[in-house]
Amino acid sequence: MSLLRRIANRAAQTIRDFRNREVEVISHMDADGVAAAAVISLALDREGIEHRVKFVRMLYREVVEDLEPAELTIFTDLGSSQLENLSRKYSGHHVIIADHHLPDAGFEWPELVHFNAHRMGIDGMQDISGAGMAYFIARELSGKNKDLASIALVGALGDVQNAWGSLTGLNTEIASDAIEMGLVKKEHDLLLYGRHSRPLFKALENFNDPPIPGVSGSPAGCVSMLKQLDIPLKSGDRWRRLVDLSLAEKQKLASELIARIFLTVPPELASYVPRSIMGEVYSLTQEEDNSLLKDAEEFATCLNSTARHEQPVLGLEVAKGDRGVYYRAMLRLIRYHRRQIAQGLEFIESTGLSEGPRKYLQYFDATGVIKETFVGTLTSMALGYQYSNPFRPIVGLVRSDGVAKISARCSKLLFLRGLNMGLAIREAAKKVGGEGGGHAVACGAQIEEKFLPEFLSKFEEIMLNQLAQH
Ligand SMILES: [Mn+2]
Repeated sequence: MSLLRRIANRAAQTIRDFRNREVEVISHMDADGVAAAAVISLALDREGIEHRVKFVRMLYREVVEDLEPAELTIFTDLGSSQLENLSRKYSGHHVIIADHHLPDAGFEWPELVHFNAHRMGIDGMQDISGAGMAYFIARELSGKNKDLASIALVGALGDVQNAWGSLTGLNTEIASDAIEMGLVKKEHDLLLYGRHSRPLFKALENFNDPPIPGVSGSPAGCVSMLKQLDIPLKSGDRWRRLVDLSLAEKQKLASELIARIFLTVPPELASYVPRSIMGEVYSLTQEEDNSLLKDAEEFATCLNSTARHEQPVLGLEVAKGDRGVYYRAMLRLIRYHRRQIAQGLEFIESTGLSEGPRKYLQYFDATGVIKETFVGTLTSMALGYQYSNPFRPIVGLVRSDGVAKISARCSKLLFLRGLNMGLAIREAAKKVGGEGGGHAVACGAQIEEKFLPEFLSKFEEIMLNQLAQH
């Protein structure tokens, strides 16, 4: 039995041992964390094990202070990188950690089952998500949990583990499980958001990484391009969606988009353009045809919105299968989410973006305008916005009580060229005594407000160095 299965098996056995005891699941408040909690919670339900589920953003010292160890606590999609903080309260208690973040070594205790990808020589950044780790435990618990692979896949996409255009490592095993169970269909397609849920011209209008001249942000431009390409907008009185197009139509559309992007993309990024337009996509076969949950990546975005607005329980219940009251509440939240984005963008438009000392980084300060939990979403949207430079990294921040919460985003093209903002932000935050990390194209940090100028300068410098080395 592989090391992975051996430790997953030990976790499963621990869960069985605590069948009639107090069990609590604590998960990360993001898309992957919500998916991870759904996987483990369904597995526990199926064993008839009662449990509570709780979400936290980070296991900062003060957060751990407020937690009360249950007889068995299962941490999913977090825990490994804050073992020192956790050990203060949890050492001596029974704990399972199912995580894919870099572990904080040297703070383990005998009652801990530490199921972490990196500890088994697996690249947790890329090859497996928190939901995937939870899935391997669920699968050891019972063979019938193999159908949870589709939720684990949603978690991986929520953590942008397909950023190179396809899934790798253990994520491919999870995808195979889901496909084998008939729950997921994998295709090579245009990477438009809303393949199943939006009219094609709408999906095109919203595509902005990289921006497509005459298409991104231009409904009229989209309509006239589709006319030129002889791709009908409607079939009968229904708007056609990307999934309604024939292969020939898709090929025509893809070459046109790529040709247009070449017009504005900096030459050093040009070779990465095709991979940012076409790639692997996954559909969930059991979902309604035009639902926001039909495309696995859109499903992940829904979970992400619930976490961003601190309503992860909505995402949890939807991921566990609810299509009633929680699902409707989630749809309402997503509408609210879209309005918030529009207001945030108006604010950025009115104040404009500032630049880092080397004129590479662009940033905005939305203190007093948006909630700090929303700064990441707004930063993502601002990246593709007409007043920003889409080919340079962008930072959004909110200050409160002397602390600055920072989010950073960059185009997938920069990542494909060698930029890893997650590593850069971690180093820059550390330099000024703060904490940071995340993905190559989407990450965040928390630092003391007074160190902001120093942080921005350091962050910019590290990113420019990364690019210079490629
Ligand atoms: Mn994760």
